[in-house]
Amino acid sequence: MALRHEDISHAVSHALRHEPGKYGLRLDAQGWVEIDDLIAGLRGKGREWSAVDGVALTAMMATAKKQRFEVEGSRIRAFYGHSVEGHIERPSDTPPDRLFHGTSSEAWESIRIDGLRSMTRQSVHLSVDEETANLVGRRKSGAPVILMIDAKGAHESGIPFSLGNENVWVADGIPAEFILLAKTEP
Ligand code: HQG
Repeated sequence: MALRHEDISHAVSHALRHEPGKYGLRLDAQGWVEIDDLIAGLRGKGREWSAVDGVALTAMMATAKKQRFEVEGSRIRAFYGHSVEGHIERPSDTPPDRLFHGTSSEAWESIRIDGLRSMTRQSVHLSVDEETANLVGRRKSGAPVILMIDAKGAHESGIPFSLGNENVWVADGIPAEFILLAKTEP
């Protein structure tokens, strides 16, 4: 069966965010790998992966609804989402005054006390608008809770932020005091 763009995206996310070693890869300090090495790693996944090439990667990225991967010359990296050991270095940047986070009501019960924690990933992921946060939250719940975050205040208190893609910012943990509003989306 032919590989779908989703299959390729899923495997590339796995390789560049979570388990590069399984693909014979090592991320550099900023998360980059050589595209040729990534292709070699993907081809090792099995027979249906043997024809994966740069054209297939480009087509996957061009058709994706989310910009997950960044290409620069011969290298590629994930914009966000990492769980690999060792912190991926990203330039720290000034976020917009307000950012959003979509989650489940169950998680919100803990978040309202502990704040936003990075959980299994290296960073907390925040959305630039409510619509994006809603889509993120809907991965977890049919009635997500959308949090409005005082990103300006959190940044001014010394919490580092960096840009993931045009819709996503990543940050270290966000204490509960910077959560301004929580509303449940039906
Ligand atoms: C929750 C996708 C309990 C947090 C998305 C979230 C995003 C807490 C879950 C990107 C907590 C972690 C990341 C606390 C946070 N107690 N639960 N103190 N603090 N949580 O999947 O932000 O499609 O690791 O609310 O679109 O949902 O993969 O993070 O529900 O941009 O490209 O712990 O992944 O992008 O879940 O999603 P995740 P996320 P891709």
